[in-house]
Amino acid sequence: MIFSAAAVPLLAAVAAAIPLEVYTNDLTLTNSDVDWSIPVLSDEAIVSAALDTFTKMQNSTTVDQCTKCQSRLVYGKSLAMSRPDLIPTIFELWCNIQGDYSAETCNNKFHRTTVSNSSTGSNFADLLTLIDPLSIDAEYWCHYQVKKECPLPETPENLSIAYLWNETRPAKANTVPIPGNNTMKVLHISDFHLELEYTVGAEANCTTSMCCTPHSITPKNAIHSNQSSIHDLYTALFEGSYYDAEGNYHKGEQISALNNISVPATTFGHYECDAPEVLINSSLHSIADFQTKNNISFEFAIFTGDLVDHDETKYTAYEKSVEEETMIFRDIKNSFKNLPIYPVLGNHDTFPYAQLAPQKSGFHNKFDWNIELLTEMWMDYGWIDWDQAQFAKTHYGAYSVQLKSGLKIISFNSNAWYLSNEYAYSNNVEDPDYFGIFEFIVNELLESEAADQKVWLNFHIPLSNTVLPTAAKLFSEMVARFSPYTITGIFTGHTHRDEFNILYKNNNGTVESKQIEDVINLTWITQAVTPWVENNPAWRYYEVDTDTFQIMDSLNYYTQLNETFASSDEPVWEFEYSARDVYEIDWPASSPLNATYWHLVYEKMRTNATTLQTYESLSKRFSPYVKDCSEGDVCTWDICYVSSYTTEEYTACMKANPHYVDGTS
Ligand SMILES: *[C@@H]1O[C@H](CO)[C@@H](O)[C@H](O)[C@H]1NC(C)=O
Ligand SMILES: *[C@@H]1O[C@H](CO)[C@@H](O)[C@H](O)[C@H]1NC(C)=O
Ligand SMILES: *[C@@H]1O[C@H](CO)[C@@H](O)[C@H](O)[C@H]1NC(C)=O
Ligand SMILES: *[C@@H]1O[C@H](CO)[C@@H](O)[C@H](O)[C@H]1NC(C)=O
Ligand SMILES: *[C@@H]1O[C@H](CO)[C@@H](O)[C@H](O)[C@H]1NC(C)=O
Ligand SMILES: *[C@@H]1O[C@H](CO)[C@@H](O)[C@H](O)[C@H]1NC(C)=O
Ligand SMILES: *[C@@H]1O[C@H](CO)[C@@H](O)[C@H](O)[C@H]1NC(C)=O
Ligand SMILES: *[C@@H]1O[C@H](CO)[C@@H](O)[C@H](O)[C@H]1NC(C)=O
Ligand SMILES: *[C@@H]1O[C@H](CO)[C@@H](O)[C@H](O)[C@H]1NC(C)=O
Ligand SMILES: *[C@@H]1O[C@H](CO)[C@@H](O)[C@H](O)[C@H]1NC(C)=O
Ligand SMILES: *[C@@H]1O[C@H](CO)[C@@H](O)[C@H](O)[C@H]1NC(C)=O
Ligand SMILES: CC(=O)N[C@H]1CO[C@H](CO)[C@@H](O)[C@@H]1O
Repeated sequence: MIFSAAAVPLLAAVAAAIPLEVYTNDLTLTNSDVDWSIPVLSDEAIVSAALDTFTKMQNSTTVDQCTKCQSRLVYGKSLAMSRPDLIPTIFELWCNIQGDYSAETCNNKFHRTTVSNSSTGSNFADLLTLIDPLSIDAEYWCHYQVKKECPLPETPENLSIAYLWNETRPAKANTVPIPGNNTMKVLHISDFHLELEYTVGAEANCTTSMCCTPHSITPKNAIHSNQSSIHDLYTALFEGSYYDAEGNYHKGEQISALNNISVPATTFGHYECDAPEVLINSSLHSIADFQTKNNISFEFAIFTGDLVDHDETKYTAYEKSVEEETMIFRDIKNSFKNLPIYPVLGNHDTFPYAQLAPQKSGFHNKFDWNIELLTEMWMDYGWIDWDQAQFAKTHYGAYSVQLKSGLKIISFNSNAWYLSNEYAYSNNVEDPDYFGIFEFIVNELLESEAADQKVWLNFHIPLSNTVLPTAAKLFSEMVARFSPYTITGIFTGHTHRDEFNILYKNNNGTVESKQIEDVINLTWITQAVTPWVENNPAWRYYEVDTDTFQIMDSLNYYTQLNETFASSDEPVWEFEYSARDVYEIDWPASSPLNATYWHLVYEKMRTNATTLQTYESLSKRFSPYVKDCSEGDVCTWDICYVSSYTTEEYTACMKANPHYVDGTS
């Protein structure tokens, strides 16, 4: 990494001035009376000198906010090299002084990581040692991590990972695969988000972000004056309900609803809460029962990540994270027995939240324990073999599996590029494959292309608008290179909504740039089991062509969670929809539901209000919180979302359609 201070003279001057100022403020020392092994300034003096300098910088009227943010990084970097331990304190205090965020958010972002608080200040200190504070990487950080202090940089035109393939694209790479006549069934599950602190009877409509726990105490609503009318609506208060190892449901003791609760958390979960274990097991058993009842079996399952709850940072302890991660895999194994599962890790499947350091950075050992724990579990359960587990340990949980059917599955950890991962900002332009993940995927793809194999890519966070725009660009470059011949499926979760993203050639956001002949490929984004936030729990399976591994149909199942609130029965899981039927598109039965099909769905969403409403209803699985799309433009952002692949494309689409209302945040 080049520390190109000369590029910006003003900043260089600031940087040069600071250490001098710190060390000359209150010291007049001669060489002879200094013991150089002892720090010359107290920690307090260093902290206060830093804050003083930040205040002076902030008071400057001659530089813009972006320069101020970068100057703080310059200062922070010089200090982080020798005293990384002071960085969290300084930046948390500064965050509070600056006042753009609540004290709690400042704590989450900048407080030192402890075993009890999943705050990321220690990871930020690591980042400072890695980042070039005068680079575009720092501009990304100042845009996404501190209230857009820098404008979003334009993704460099020449940013590319084409050097990873380098050779001319073989003619066969343009061949569109034609499905055969046989299909197999593959299960897709995602986003369980177990809440170990889920408490029957706790407040389910609270003012904090996560309800149904002993600490979510303040109701959003005034307490209803007639408590018994509320209690009548929520009678399913069976504490200690569970499924045994054979999958039989045991209903717990009914408790009476507490007073001072506006909506009590019921047995199987609530819309503002992550999943109690009994809901997760209900979903898993519904899948096992579905196979038995219909006398079918899934070939295998893909699980696209997220095990740990969304509770506030101060309640997301290390131990709770580990327990939630391991409990869910145990429950999956117990329900599915010998069904092979190919899992990936999500942004919640790490500690502290969303952090993952590149192997090259020297900080990766902070995360080894997690990757080792989970990949060894996958190996013990027989999902991946010893070699794959060894590979996964040095590749953030990534592995590739060659199935007997001929399909290759490549699973990788897209948290590397997530906007909340401090380390994502360390070198994303200078060394575009800083994590080494693209190299792994591309090598696998090249090998498969040469051997005429089809490949599925599985990961958690769609590589679109919640990752760094640079990663989205590189990913779309790679997908275009290996479509349509080699990549025949891209599967993710993360958003908890049932969605999709289409990749077009030269998409500038306008309708004209999204023509049917410009379609390249598509990412499937699947539903979640957790009801958080305001969704019904759901899962799906695909009918997959056994020759080309293209998706012929997606069959979706869900449970209407509110039906369990006053019931003493288990949730009822029912058929939700078939992706081939629900949109009433004229599409030959022999053609796969490829990106061209989804382009026609997009066209219909754009031109037919009924179809837009159908999409919105499915995205939340008919929960009581589905938006009424006829009320203004509340659903129009969906049209941009499905027809964009990168951050720029989504932004350009919203700009090209000024009356659309952004619903992503
Ligand atoms: C910064 O500006 C504030 C408000 O104008 C002032 O009170 C403070 O003394 C200034 N601080 C420094 C270090 O210049
Ligand atoms: C991309 O362009 C920038 C600015 O024009 C240049 O500094 C950089 O070296 C280029 N990078 C590559 C990999 O060509
Ligand atoms: C890639 O292509 C460039 C020329 O475009 C060549 O100089 C380089 O040696 C090639 N690298 C590999 C690994 O083939
Ligand atoms: C599928 O079945 C049709 C009609 O039975 C036949 O013409 C076609 O060759 C079959 N395709 C494959 C790939 O087997
Ligand atoms: C939760 O509180 C909000 C705000 O007061 C209210 O609009 C909503 O109806 C409540 N939800 C339930 C399920 O009672
Ligand atoms: C309170 O609600 C209960 C149950 O819904 C109802 O039977 C009772 O009449 C209500 N009491 C008042 C005072 O409204
Ligand atoms: C955890 O964070 C909360 C604020 O969000 C803070 O009050 C508490 O002191 C922190 N605990 C530790 C051990 O850092
Ligand atoms: C976007 O692309 C379309 C079709 O390629 C072209 O007609 C149009 O002029 C472009 N618009 C802008 C704003 O670049
Ligand atoms: C909109 O789509 C629905 C469902 O496919 C269809 O019944 C209806 O005729 C369409 N409306 C228009 C105006 O095309
Ligand atoms: C999708 O399938 C249809 C029909 O088989 C084909 O014409 C089209 O080219 C395919 N689209 C893509 C993007 O491969
Ligand atoms: C559950 O929600 C759905 C969707 O809003 C609604 O149709 C249904 O009546 C609700 N059921 C109960 C028991 O409230
Ligand atoms: C996920 C997805 O749509 N993949 C498609 C990529 O492109 C090829 C060719 O169109 C399709 O076969 C895949 O289905």
